[in-house]
Amino acid sequence: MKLFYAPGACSLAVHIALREVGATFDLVKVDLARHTTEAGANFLDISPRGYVPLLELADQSRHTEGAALLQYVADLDPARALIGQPGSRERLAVLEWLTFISTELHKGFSPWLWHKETADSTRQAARAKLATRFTELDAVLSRSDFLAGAYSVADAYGFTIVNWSNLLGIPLTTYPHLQAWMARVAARPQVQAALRAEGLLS
Ligand SMILES: N[C@@H](CCC(=O)N[C@@H](CS)C(=O)NCC(=O)O)C(=O)O
Repeated sequence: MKLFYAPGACSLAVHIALREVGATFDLVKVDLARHTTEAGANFLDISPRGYVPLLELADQSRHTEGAALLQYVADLDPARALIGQPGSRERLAVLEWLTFISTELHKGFSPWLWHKETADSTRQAARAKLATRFTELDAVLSRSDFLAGAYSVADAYGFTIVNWSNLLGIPLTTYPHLQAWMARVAARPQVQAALRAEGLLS
């Protein structure tokens, strides 16, 4: 397998999951601004939307959409420790969180993180919406160590997105449980390894 990624982008969640399940994979770094891979290929030829994450499987088929890729990767582990067994309540909870993070958090950050032309008023509205989401997450994480009970791909995804707060100067100090969860996820050996491999930790 080959994961096309950009350091610290949403592809980090899939990167973490690949490491957590012990998959064998190569990393291909993408320059999102220039739409090129580190080998100089035109990334738009590989991923017409220009988005990471993109996962190329052994049969060379190419797949996108982080939430779907996270489910696929979690299922590579026969014990399905990161997602729960099909049909179980645990799995439903993980899928709920993946969908929530994808639609309510990830895309809440995106307009002002990636597109500098976004108007200030839109940025303010996105910031206010994120504050509501963080308050909700803080309450959930005051009752549970991880989003869906046990550590899952939802935590890898949530960690990746909430981590953008650092880049955008959003302090997490008013969300102590969210902050503690970020530290808990960050401390996992495979999360550390992924951060290091992306050049985000020395
Ligand atoms: N719907 C896609 C969105 C992926 C996405 O937003 N990727 C960002 C990085 S986090 C990207 O590649 N942006 C490049 C661009 O907007 O040109 C998913 O959930 O995987």
